[in-house]
Amino acid sequence: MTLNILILGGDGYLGWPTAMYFSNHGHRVGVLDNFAKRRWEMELNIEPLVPIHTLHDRVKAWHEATGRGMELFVADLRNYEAVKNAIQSFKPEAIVHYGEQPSAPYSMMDHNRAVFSQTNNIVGTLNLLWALHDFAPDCHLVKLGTMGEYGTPNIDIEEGFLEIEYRGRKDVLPYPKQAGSFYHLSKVHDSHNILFACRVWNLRSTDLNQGVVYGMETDETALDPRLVTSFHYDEVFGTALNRFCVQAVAGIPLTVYGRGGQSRGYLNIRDTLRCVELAVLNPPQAGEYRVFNQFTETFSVRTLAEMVKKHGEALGLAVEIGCLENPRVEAEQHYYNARHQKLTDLGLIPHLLSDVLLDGILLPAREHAQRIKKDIILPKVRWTRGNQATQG
Ligand code: USQ
Repeated sequence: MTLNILILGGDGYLGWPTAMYFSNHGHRVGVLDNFAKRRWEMELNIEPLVPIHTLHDRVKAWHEATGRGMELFVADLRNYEAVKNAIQSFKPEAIVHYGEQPSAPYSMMDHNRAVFSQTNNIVGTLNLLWALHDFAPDCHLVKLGTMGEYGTPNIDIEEGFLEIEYRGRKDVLPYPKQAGSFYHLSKVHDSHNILFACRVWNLRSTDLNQGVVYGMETDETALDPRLVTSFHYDEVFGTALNRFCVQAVAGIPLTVYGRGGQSRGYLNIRDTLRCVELAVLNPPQAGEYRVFNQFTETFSVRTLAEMVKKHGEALGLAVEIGCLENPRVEAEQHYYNARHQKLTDLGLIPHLLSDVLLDGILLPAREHAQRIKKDIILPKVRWTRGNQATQG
């Protein structure tokens, strides 16, 4: 089965590898982006570990490396006309939506960035829902949500919905959401809008509640140095494990926040691509909104730091685990048991962290050690009142 698949946020850390993956598997692929991430990088004076080429150049390099083409759309999802034009011209059968501001710290930095994160993400997705309603009602929307929508409740986390018995009556209801940042809340609001649109307009959607992604290499990025993806290790766009690996290489004590008992679901970048593929190839019925929890293993940040130390030392690096005052407001020791069965049932075979940590992140990070900017690593953005960073 070959499909027309449009990737929103196709210039990003996950969007670009996803576009190449689907193209390599024979699908017709379009990439859409407004290059916002590149502007935020300039605003904050940060850059990815490995310099990346422009999206236009990467699409060209992809064609040179594989003979396969991609269609490129420069569009801002907040502009309904632009969204409409892209959908009318590309005629997608599936849309993979990564096109949002993805950072919790960015959304907690100041008033402007909190408002931006929510309007950008929520309005963009709402425009998309209307464009599907108006022009592509059968198209399957695969939306990247986040495990952070659920927070850290003291009961098991289900995949999107919870069966509840209350005063003698039963129902299956959306799982309660207790997100930990204005960014994570933007995804909660998206989820509600998508659920509503599926119910009233008969649209079909899969909300992928993804955990923290790590790694930088996929089969496709390895084909040509011009095809690398954007890998961040700074305090705003870098995520826990990616940051720890770069810190180990740079000789900086690993930045475990607070007590380090914060548990989250994690997955390898290669598994992200496979999960999205499984969702696309197994679409829901018209009118169905379904949620898959997309991660493969659960770790506390302290356990992650210990794993990085062990593998780093095996490479001859001197790795220390630091202990920083937590810049966020979050539980540092808590119950965490989140289900993630639905993607396994569809055929996901995970890459496990202990098998890929060394070759998949530490070694590539070491190759680029001379590019690490040490001054963008320590956290400055605080969740508490009156204590915001002064950047920008
Ligand atoms: N943490 C540290 N040290 C660091 C960075 C983070 O201890 O240097 C801790 C954080 O306090 C948090 C945990 O590690 O408890 C995860 O933080 P993170 O920065 O890796 O991830 P998060 O802010 O939750 O966001 C990332 C992505 C986001 C995605 C989310 C999935 O940026 O787009 O939605 O992971 S999840 O965490 O499952 O919600």
